[in-house]
Amino acid sequence: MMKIFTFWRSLASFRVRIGMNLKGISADENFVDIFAGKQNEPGFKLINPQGLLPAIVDGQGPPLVQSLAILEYFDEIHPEPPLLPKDPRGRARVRALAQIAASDAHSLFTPRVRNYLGKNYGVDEAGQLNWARHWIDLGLRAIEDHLTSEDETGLYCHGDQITIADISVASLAVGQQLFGGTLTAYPRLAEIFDRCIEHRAFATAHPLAQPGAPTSL
Ligand SMILES: N[C@@H](CCC(=O)N[C@@H](CS)C(=O)NCC(=O)O)C(=O)O
Repeated sequence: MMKIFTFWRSLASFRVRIGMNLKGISADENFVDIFAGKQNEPGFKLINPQGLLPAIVDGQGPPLVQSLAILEYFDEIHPEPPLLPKDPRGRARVRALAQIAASDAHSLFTPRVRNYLGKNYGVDEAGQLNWARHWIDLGLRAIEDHLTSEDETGLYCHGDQITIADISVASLAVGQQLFGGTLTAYPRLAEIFDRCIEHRAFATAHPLAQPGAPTSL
């Protein structure tokens, strides 16, 4: 049985859970508390030397890491429903939207970045929250501008099918909510996010629907 190393609050794990739900892939869940620093323990570093969630262990080779790489792997081994469009230009657009959210924005406010600011630059919790909100807002703004100005946007980020872009954008939108923000400044993105989150694959993968999560924000 495939194993996923995950944690309720991990947005990167949320992305992978959505992909698994869409593809009908199941895995045993192993929880790694990233607030308690468990990701930095030697045992987990043997699985992911970066000390980051998620990781997938399926016994076929080295563990799989990096949510976008894992999602594309799932898409290749379980092609239905496809998570990328067929045309190269469309694929590039979808991957770009996904990377704005999952790489450029998300990477700047993970616990290790916030902890580093606190420890080495004396940034208090309020400052760390502002920091996170700043990078989330910049990511959401850029995505909203793409979505509103490009004809490829449909019911979802790219046409009328769910893609890796929707999965990544949903994770950033949930990040915004977890950090106390709203999506009102990003109406097109909010409309697409609402459509996604109504989908069972997204709803059941939501951080607050996971074991160990608080019952409300
Ligand atoms: N680019 C990576 C990001 C992985 C990542 O930053 N994971 C976070 C949780 S969402 C983590 O494990 N953080 C631990 C830490 O910051 O110490 C991906 O998409 O998989």
